[in-house]
Amino acid sequence: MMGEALTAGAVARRLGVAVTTLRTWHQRYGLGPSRHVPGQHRRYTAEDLDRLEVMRRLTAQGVAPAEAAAWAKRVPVPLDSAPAADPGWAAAAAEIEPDGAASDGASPDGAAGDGAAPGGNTRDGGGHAIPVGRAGPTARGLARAAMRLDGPAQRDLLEMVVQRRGVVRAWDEVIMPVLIGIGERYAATLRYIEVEHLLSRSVTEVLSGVSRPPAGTSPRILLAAADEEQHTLPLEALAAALAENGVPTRLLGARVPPASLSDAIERTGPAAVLLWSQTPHTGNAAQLERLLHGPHRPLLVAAAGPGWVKDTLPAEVSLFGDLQEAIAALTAAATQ
Ligand code: B12
Repeated sequence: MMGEALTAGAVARRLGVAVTTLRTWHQRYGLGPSRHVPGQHRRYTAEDLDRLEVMRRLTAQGVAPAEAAAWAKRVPVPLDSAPAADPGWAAAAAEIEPDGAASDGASPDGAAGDGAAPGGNTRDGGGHAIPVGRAGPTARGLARAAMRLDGPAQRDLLEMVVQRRGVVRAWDEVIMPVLIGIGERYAATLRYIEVEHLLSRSVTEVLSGVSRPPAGTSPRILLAAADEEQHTLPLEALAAALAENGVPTRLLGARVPPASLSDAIERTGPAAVLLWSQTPHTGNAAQLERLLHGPHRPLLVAAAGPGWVKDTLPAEVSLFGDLQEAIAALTAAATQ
């Protein structure tokens, strides 16, 4: 890329926007080509392209074009290295779209339609929407990026929000409303499984990028999904949130057979075990019963997720209703 100078057409292709959009960004916001070659049209440099990439991503995430342009002009470094090289940039960018400051032109019913994204990129999925209820513009931006199947925009936004608000708020205020909205969309249409998959992937990547406590600290918390349970994102959020607090965990992931869970407990001796069930199909209380009567009974045996039916759970099992509650109880058990 060094020294390369691109035409408007080449830049438009790389960014996936129309040439007319580039022209608008140039005329209205001064984000134009800066290299002058005598006798030719001006060309876009690598730095110009970086700024335009920021412009594209922020507008796609729901930031008003004028604000996005102001940020794009302030970012002198390549986008990929921006958040790490300059945490202030990520924090500041997140600040320009606080929830409640509806600057993204979202429809009044709280649905985040792809077609509403500024920036002109309405090629796919236009007119469809993920309902996000009363969640703020960041959630709506994520919903739009999800509908567009735009993985990089999803990850950028998620990284920003996790860095800015921490895992718990990112989950409660942004990720969870969008996941629930996608679930509703799926239930109503039996479509968008691909949207669900890509967003799940982005959430997993960003949550697993949250730095973990040093390797020397042995985890005293074991997290697992119930037998045949494929939903793991809440466990991933829990592991990342605990890591932020310096508490290490061992996360076994999806579909853990009861015998394997017992083996893991025997081999690692955790103080607390939490089993997630998302659907009634996987919420069989016998799995928890088994842990209470095994030879290495953990101090705390906990269940979480809408798959469990409270009345069917053994009295000794704690049932958590939200992320905060789980964090507090598991941290207490692990530090006893
Ligand atoms: C992402 C997703 C997937 C991904 C999972 C990827 C992954 N790595 O986790 C994939 C694509 C694999 C998947 C598969 C399936 N899924 Co799915 N999926 C979802 C989706 C969109 C989000 C799941 C999630 O993370 N939920 C967690 C949070 C966001 O939602 P919640 O549980 O309602 O949150 C409440 C509480 O749990 C609590 N809470 C939230 N977070 C936390 C965290 C902690 C620690 C605690 C204690 C509490 C807590 O607060 C909320 C309010 O009370 C949901 C929609 C939904 N509403 O959940 C559907 C959903 C769960 N899936 C559904 C279905 C049917 C399936 C499939 C059977 C078919 C399909 N759609 O492909 C398969 C197979 C499932 C199986 N056997 O396990 C249905 C389940 C219906 C039901 N009740 O039986 C849902 C509800 C979609 C729908 N409306 O139809 N899915």
